[in-house]
Amino acid sequence: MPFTANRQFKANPRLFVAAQGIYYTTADGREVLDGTGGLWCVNAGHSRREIAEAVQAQILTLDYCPAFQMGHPGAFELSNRLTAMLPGDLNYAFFTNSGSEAVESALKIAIAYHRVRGEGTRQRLIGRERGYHGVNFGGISVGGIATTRKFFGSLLTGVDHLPHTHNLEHNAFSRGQPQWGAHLADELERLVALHDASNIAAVIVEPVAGSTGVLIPPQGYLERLRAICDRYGILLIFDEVITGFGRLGSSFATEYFGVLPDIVTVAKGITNATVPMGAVLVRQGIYDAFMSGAENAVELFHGYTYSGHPVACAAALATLDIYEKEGIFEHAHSLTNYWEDAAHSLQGLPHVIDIRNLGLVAGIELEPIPGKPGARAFECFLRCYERGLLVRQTGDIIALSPPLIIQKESIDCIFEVLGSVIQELH
Ligand code: PXG
Repeated sequence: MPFTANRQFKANPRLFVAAQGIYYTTADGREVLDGTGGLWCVNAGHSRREIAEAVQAQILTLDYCPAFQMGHPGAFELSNRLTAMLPGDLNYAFFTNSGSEAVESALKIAIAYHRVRGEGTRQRLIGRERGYHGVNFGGISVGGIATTRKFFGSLLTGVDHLPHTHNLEHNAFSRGQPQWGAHLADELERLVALHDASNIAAVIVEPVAGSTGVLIPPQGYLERLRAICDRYGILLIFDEVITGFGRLGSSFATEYFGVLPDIVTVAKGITNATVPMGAVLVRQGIYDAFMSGAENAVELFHGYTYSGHPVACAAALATLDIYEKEGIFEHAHSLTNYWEDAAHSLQGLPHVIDIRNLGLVAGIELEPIPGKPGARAFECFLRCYERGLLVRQTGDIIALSPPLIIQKESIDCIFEVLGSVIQELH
């Protein structure tokens, strides 16, 4: 099982057999409130009929279409819909089957972009400590989580990391973006001085780091990264696999923060998690750079059997319709203050050493039990599940990211259950 304590699970399995709206049903018939939107991906709520019908109709009409040298209207329609949602000239999409593949594709596109422009020495990639960019070799190389890296050999060469921005001393219990830490972006200047900009292809960051426990960017930090990348011709990649599709109460983090990257990766909420899909979105200049050379030559030697799969495209188009028709991002936005207050109401409970939030995301950091990192939060996860609430545990942090269709009463429910469980923890 992926990222799971296999023996612990098999000794005491947790099985879901159905899901509807914001609730799962367990094998023994209990309802569990989905405090995590699946794995940060079921933004419009579970088991949406419109998506199921679109998927069924697509399979009965055009189940598959070769991805190489052939096309189908759904992929182009989806590309147009997505790029219209994104700001600036992020005008082109390349489809993948997951966030991990979107990241690999983005990193390859970044390196190849410099090469087709005659700057082939720009090969180094810069990620960030505590970054998560999926599990493929590029993603774990630029990622900054020791456990996802240390088992897997030498990884990609030519990778550096910026420091993460998490700092309890300065920023504990900040509401929204913390004030301290914009200067941490200046570490990019140090890496430029070390390697020279002519050797650096791209910087990749999650605008809000999700998996390592909801790390909110300090005020001014992303703006500073953008300015330094501009100064040195370095591409800036935002990994929006979690922050995309309304999670922050706007369509994407790039819109939320008003910072335009050169490349955006998305997945998860693109199909409301019904069919695996990811995408890389690039700015006009990147696309144009590849469109040189002989007219009938392949411009990008990269792609998957299932790139732009018709069924995934149908699911994504139906999902975007729901987001739009039901005003899901606006609804999420309207709840963010309520969510923030509810999350911070846990301040003062035993073991709680930080609470962070943005959009409909919150992280509650617990004091670790000495010598047993993660044990307290894992216990919290198990007890919440027993009490009918699904949360995510990462290290000693509890992460929350409910379906964006949630209502105030259910937000109250999440924090009541979590609060009482935290009070009972050892
Ligand atoms: N980038 C980011 C920012 C992600 O959060 C990926 C890439 C990889 O996506 P795929 O589709 O290959 O898994 C992710 C995935 C968690 C959790 O609870 C987060 C992810 C996946 C599973 C669990 O923190 N993020």
